[in-house]
Amino acid sequence: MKFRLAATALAVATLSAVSFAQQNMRISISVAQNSHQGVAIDTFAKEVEARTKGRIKVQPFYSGSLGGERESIEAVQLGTQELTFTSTGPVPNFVPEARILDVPFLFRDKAHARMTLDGAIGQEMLAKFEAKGFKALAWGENGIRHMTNSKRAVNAPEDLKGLKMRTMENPVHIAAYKGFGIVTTPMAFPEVFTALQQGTVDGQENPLSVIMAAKFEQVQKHLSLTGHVYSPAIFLMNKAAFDKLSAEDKGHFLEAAKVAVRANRARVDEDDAKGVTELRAKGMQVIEVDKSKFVSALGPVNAEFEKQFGKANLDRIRAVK
Ligand code: EAX
Repeated sequence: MKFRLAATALAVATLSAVSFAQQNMRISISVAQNSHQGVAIDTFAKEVEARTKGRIKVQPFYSGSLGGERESIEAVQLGTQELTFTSTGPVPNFVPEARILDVPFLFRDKAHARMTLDGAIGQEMLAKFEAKGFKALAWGENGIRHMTNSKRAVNAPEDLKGLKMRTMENPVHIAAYKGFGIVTTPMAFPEVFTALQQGTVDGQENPLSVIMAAKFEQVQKHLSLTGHVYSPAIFLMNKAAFDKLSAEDKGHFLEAAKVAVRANRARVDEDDAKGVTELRAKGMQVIEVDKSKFVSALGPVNAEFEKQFGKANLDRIRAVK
């Protein structure tokens, strides 16, 4: 009798331990916690923990502490890290179909980009990540990219000629910026501040949210509001880790990502509303440029992009209203 009691007690203890075994996951970003991306992963982590009643805990890592965006995407693909929230900068190295989203001046504004990504085109694109070992949970937002540099005011495209600019590790951006006569240096984001500080590169390009989060005003004098590229972001999860979740928890992860993207986009809107005033107050010389000059300067490169991506595919995105 005693033995049976002991065995039962052990079984109950083991069961309760298993049922309360907390699953720990990691998610990373390359920018600081106090940012549009920090809001994204903090909201995601909070939502997952609440919706799974503490069964799954997602630990956030900021400022590239687990590596740059490309390294983090690789780690998620390998399964050594469950999740990352990243700009689409390095994504074409893993999912080439995503390159079309990086074409300069493709999106009219954030509203157009959000409608496209949340609609059929964007959802079709998310499905393409699965063959490469990812579950793409949702599109987020990095923002509209602008040019900064430490050398000179950039009023027109010709002012860009010869500037040594850090770019993301993105083939479309590199081709486009060469079209402006820029000397391009692809580099992981965590190295950018030091490269600007040491003058290894003259400038870089990023949304206001990133420029502010990274405190680039400390190492960059000139900001030109070129708005040359809309930079999506994306929640990526290791596909095997996602597939292992119960149907209920899969739903929780997808819902958590949706809530997180709402917070992420709201923070980008806040940053865009106050960014110019804030950066001017911190000493940056901010120039409103005539964007049409930059669009026409990219004429030859755009002809290339129409060939590479198909005019119909680009027009399908442009037609989203
Ligand atoms: O995702 O690499 C970049 O310039 C990105 O915009 C930055 O890491 C934020």
